[in-house]
Amino acid sequence: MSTYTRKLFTLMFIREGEKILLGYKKRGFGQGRWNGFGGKVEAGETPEQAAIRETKEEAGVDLSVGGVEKVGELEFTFEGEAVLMHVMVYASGSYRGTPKESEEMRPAWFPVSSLPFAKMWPDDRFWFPLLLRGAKFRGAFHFRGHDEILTQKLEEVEEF
Ligand code: 6OG
Repeated sequence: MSTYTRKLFTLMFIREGEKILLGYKKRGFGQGRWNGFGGKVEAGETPEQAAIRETKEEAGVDLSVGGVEKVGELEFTFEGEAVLMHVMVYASGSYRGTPKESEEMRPAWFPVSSLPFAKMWPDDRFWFPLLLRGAKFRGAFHFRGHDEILTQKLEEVEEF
């Protein structure tokens, strides 16, 4: 059995009717892929605070008023790496401001019926259907490199 160093991350999805806001990651981990907004939870902040802060930094959008909801928990491990990425997934249905490009992300709205899965992390196509129908979920994905999923678990949960 291997022991992982667990690190907390956030991932935020903003939904407006039949559209969802994604960001094109311009640099760093996941570069070249569309994803929600997020990053590491810093010392002294809750995951929810981190999710709101990262969305402001990366997409210029303020979620501190409307409320955000935790909808998922995902665990990612990578063959040969000792870090387990523990990602808290959030959804928000209201925001203030106009999404704008940052150094890290280029935001764009996508119809929920035609998401760019070929240019997203490969795990997304499994749990996005749950996210889109408003379900809550827990999942774990073990990768070889960044393109191949070796093992996966996914379950719907009632609440967190
Ligand atoms: P920064 O390095 O940007 O934080 N993340 C993933 N998101 C998806 N959809 N699938 C994955 O499959 C992911 N692994 C990590 C969590 C990294 C951001 O990338 C997300 C964070 O929002 C492996 O600070």
